[in-house]
Amino acid sequence: MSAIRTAQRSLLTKRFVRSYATEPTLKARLEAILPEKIEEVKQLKKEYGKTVIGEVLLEQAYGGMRGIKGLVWEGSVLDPIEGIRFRGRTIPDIQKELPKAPGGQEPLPEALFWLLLTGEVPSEAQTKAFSEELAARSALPKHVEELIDRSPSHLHPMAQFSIAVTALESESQFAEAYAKGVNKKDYWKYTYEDSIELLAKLPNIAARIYRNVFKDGKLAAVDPKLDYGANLANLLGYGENQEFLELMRLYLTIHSDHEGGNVSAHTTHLVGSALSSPFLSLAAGLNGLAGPLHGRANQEVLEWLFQMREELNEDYSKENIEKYLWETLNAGRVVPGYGHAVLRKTDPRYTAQREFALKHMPDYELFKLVSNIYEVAPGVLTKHGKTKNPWPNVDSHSGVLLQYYGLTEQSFYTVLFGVSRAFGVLPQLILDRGLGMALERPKSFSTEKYIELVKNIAKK
Ligand code: CMX
Repeated sequence: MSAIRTAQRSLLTKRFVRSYATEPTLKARLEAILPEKIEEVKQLKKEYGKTVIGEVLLEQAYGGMRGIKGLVWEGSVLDPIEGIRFRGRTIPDIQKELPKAPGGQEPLPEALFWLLLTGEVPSEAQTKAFSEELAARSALPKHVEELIDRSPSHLHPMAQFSIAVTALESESQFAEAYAKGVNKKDYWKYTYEDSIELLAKLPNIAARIYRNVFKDGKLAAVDPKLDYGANLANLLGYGENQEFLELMRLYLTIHSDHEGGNVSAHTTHLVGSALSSPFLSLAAGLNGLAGPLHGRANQEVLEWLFQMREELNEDYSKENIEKYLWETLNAGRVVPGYGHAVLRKTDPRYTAQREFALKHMPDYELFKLVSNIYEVAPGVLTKHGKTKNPWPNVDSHSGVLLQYYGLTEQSFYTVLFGVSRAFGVLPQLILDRGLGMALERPKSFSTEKYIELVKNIAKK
């Protein structure tokens, strides 16, 4: 990275510090609270480091490690019944407590980022300053723009997204500092700078992909006075619609974090534990999010709904829906948007989106279909008897809201999920470096070795 660019960036940061001098910036707050957190973890390890916190069954080793406690994730904890809590707060709590845009009702995702990183709710002025900083750092390097522009339109938007994020590695302050041999204690500062830089650039990346693949390739400019969700909506080409702006704010907030074990969060953390930069780490997480059992389920839901609509000839009676659900299951397919590895009740992220729909689009035909499925699918899945959770997850609802506002290209939907997921996984990456978390390296055995192990245990 050039010396000029570093000087420009430091000037920029100083300007923000000066204009909001009365209240500490996000970085200053983190710097202030980090020593206490480091001490807390140190004491915890010292006093309880040898406490047994769980047991592992052989079936868990073959079953995707469900339920094994072995990760640390500060931003959120997922309860199977109640759903997600962000730093102890439910979705309705954050809808109430986090700062909003003037005249808006949904929380600002940049305020959630602050909360996830520090455990504190920022003031309106702090949120505004952070929004402005993100807008000011949003420009893409030329080579990243060119890479996106050169991608063929049949390359899935998630693949383009991952390529572009990887290519931002050229901007990594962490990689540069590491190469120079910076002190470990300062890793978090460079990880912080990279993470903010990355977060700031995601709307330009996502919208550039969208405008290239589905529209005329022309892109609006980021408005330094607008919040993150509003800028994203604007860049995508839906900035005129105030309801869509609100949807973006809600969407980015609720898709952000879902504790540490899900594929995208775990992958970002795992790759980061090798001291790969936030750019390389998030790109790895995005590749996981692109899988149909994870984030891509929101695309699958739409394709499945459209097929259902066609087959049912718009007669959404319960009998017809039930028949269609059985056809899906009997074909050996999963019902997309239903089930979850941890949740055992309706996902509160589904509920938040349902409430948004009830408020803004109660008579929308696709929303009615989704609602009718909600009444039938849990019963059918329970009767089918395989899934441990017959209730809908977040992906079951998100696409329908986007369809309503005209963003109808469902192969793009996981990119929006990915932008939001950055709000959850980047704070943890910064904390990982701040707390000096270890390289992740669990033990694996071959089946042969497991046989030997269980036989030996059985003998005792
Ligand atoms: N439809 C049909 N069968 C389902 C099912 C569904 N929606 N959900 C789970 N099952 C089946 C599983 O495929 C599995 O079958 P096998 O025993 O034949 O392998 C069985 O039920 C047990 O699975 P589980 O323990 O209940 O669920 P998992 O933890 O293994 O998987 C998940 C969780 C989400 C991958 C799964 O429920 C699923 O495939 N759902 C549909 C895809 C989806 O909506 N994914 C999005 C999840 C949210 C996100 O990450 O974005």
